This record gives sequence, C-alpha cells and structure tokens, in this order.
Amino acid sequence: MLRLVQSFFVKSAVEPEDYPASAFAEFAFVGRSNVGKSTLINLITNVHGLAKTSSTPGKTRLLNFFLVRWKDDENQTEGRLQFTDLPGYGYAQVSQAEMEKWRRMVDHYFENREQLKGIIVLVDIRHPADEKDILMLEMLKMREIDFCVVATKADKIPKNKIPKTLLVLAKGLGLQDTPIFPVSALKKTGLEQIYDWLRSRLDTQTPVDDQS
Ligand SMILES: Nc1nc2c(ncn2[C@@H]2O[C@H](COP(=O)(O)OP(=O)(O)OP(=O)(O)O)[C@@H](O)[C@H]2O)c(=O)[nH]1
Ligand SMILES: [Mg+2]
Repeated sequence: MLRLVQSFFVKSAVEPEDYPASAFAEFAFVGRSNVGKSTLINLITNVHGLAKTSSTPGKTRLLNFFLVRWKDDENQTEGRLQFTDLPGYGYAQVSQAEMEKWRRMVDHYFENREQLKGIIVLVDIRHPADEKDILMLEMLKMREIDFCVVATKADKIPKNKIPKTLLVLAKGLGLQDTPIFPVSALKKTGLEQIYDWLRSRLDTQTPVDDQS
C-alpha cells in the first residue's frame, strides 16, 4: 500500500506565477464548502492540522499546496507528490464578486497546472447529487482531467444504507465507470481505496535505488 510518510504545507497562492515551482505529480481536492476536503488531506497524510479545517463553511479561501513524501513498499518505490486544497464552492454567503474570484482562481489552476495528475472530487454522502458537483465533473471531463469521487461523512448514515446511497449518488452525478469511495474521517475508514487510486497514478516514479 502507498504510504504518505512526511507532509508539509508549502504555500498558499492565487495566481499561477505564485504556485510552487516544483514539478511533482499533483492531486487536487475539490468540492462544496464544508464537505471535508481539508479534513481528508489531514487524514490521508496522517498529519493533524496540516490543512486548516472548520465547522464554518468557507474556511479555505486560497489554493493551498502541500508537499508529500511517499513510499510504496510493495514495489520498492518512493517519491514525492503534491496535494492542492482548493477553496470550496456553493457556500451560500458568498457575494457574486467572490464567486467570480473563485471561478477565475480555479479555472487558472486547471488550465495552468501541468503536473496535475488527477482530482479528488468530494461529495457529502447525505446529500443528493448537486448541480455544482455535476458542473465540476462536466468541466473535468471536458478538460480530460482524471478524477475519482469520494463520498465523505459516511459515518452519518447507517452502514447498510451505504451501497444503495452510492448507487443513487453515482446515477445523479452521471458517473458511469467512476467508482465512489465512501470515507469517514471520524472512523478513519475508506482510505485504502484512495491510496490505491493515488498509487496507480504514480507508477512512473523512480525506484528507491535511483532516488536522489
Ligand atoms: N462526521 C464527520 N465529520 C466530518 C467528516 N469529514 C469532515 N467532517 C467535518 O466537516 C466540517 C468541515 O470540514 P473541512 O475539512 O473544514 O471542510 P472543507 O471542505 O475543507 O471546507 P471549506 O474549506 O470551507 O471548503 C468539519 O467540522 C469536519 O470535522 C467525516 O467524515 N465525518
Ligand atoms: Mg477547507
């Protein structure tokens, strides 16, 4: 299994010229405000407080970049990757001007980030497919950006309802072959599938021996 052994916050940025210059494979977390993006980054890196979380939506306002050292013991490889915590969308108390700012910032990111390997789209398992999520998925398909979908807060619904809920959600989101991974940050469940998804996108990395 992929292990994320060390993680750091690098910087916040808005404009492409301020993004970290490093060219490591990058994965971004997107989704509605309060869905649990920052929480998931902390969970999968196993660094409490790495990304700032809040019960008030709209906590993350900038693009936040993280550098992660990973190891894959099975394949004897190691390397670095980057995570980007994107500000959430759909936060009700946001002005038109702020929404426009968000759109510009995120558009620029998708357009300019060449090392972007994939997007982790988060949806709340309790909510039906949302128009904003559907738009985000359509945009990713249009740009031919690889993505997976994570259903957060799986602890908030009974366990036996999860499979059916995911089916309904997948249908509502218009997903065909893309799986939805249920995750609970509270119970720390569902992470293996995310590690596997990440790992399969890192396969071209250098073996341990060649590591500088
Ligand atoms: N029960 C439960 N709560 C969760 C889970 N994931 C996140 N939360 C809670 O949801 C709230 C929002 O989490 P954040 O990680 O700050 O959400 P975000 O998507 O980064 O929000 P913005 O930065 O506003 O876009 C926090 O109170 C978290 O503790 C989960 O799996 N289960
Ligand atoms: Mg956040």
